[in-house]
Amino acid sequence: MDETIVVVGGALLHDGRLLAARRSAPPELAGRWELPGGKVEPGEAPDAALVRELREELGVVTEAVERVPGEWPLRMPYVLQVWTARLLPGSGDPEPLEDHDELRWLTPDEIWDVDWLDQDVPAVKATLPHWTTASAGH
Ligand code: DCM
Repeated sequence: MDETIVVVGGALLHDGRLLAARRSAPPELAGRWELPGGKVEPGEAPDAALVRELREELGVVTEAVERVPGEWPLRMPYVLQVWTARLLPGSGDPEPLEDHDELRWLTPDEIWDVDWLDQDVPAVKATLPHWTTASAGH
């Protein structure tokens, strides 16, 4: 029986840059950077959950592109899965509406300039081979 709950993180890619979001809560995670996202609800598909979370947290309209292979343990019972995503035409720019207090679009050279949550480090690394596919074209 699988009792894990999936947290889906989004590698939102645009013009060859990855969006990093700085958490404002809870206190033990505040100030650290993450791939924005959140918990998949019962009966919800992970890619749909990601689109919902990015709309709620950042006010953007996105499309999940592809799952990044891998799964990273968080505090029980959560595990982190990652999808690449892109902004749909007409979406506004992301804004830190909830859970975050700063956003940055990072080039591949800048990717390790922010203090990622420990568990996001391997997940961010795993997104690197996927950058071109997701951010090419519209
Ligand atoms: N989380 C994480 N990395 C992410 C997204 C979320 O480690 N990229 C963690 C932080 C929380 C839990 O997952 O402990 C649920 O996230 P949220 O509070 O955003 O729903």
